[in-house]
Amino acid sequence: MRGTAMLGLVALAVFALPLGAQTIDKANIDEDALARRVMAETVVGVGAPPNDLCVNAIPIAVPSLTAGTTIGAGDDAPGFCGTTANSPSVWYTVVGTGNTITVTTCEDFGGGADYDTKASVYCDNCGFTCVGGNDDSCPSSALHSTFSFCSAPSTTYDVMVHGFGGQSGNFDLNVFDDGNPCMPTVQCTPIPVELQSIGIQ
Ligand SMILES: [Ca+2]
Repeated sequence: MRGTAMLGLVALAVFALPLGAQTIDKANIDEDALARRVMAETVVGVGAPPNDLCVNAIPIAVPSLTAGTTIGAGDDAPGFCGTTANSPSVWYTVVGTGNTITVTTCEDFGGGADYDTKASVYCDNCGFTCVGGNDDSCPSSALHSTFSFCSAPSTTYDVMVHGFGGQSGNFDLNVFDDGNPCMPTVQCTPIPVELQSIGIQ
């Protein structure tokens, strides 16, 4: 509910500011041009984020803090991975360090979100082999998400930020490692291209 309320406020601000800031001469309005402009802004406003699909995942560093959104994204629906996946989602990649990596939208751990998030991690460059994921596991921001895993050095992991119950919204994804080598690391065996093409995961 909190995320929905915040989105409502954002929407009000977006639409209220231009109207309040402009003086419109009603006699000179080109209604067709105005309609085209409204349509264009609407399309841009609801357009999918660039990292909507796993194949377009954005590489991010460890550590890093990344602002993102799932608004306008589709549902990749790669299946259960620590939690169900049935909401708009966006993708990032991180490279393992040999330490325990945490991906989080928890305020307690430096992240944040204005909606009920989930986070899941996969192997195999969009082969969707599950490492794990989380719905709610934050000490104070109860609906936000944090997941940690023992990463293998130089191995690429796919990080999906998604949501609960179809929700979407804005988030800050914090990624960091604990600085301590861990075992056993999560190994990701690349799926041969010829097998990916026939849907073997
Ligand atoms: Ca959640």
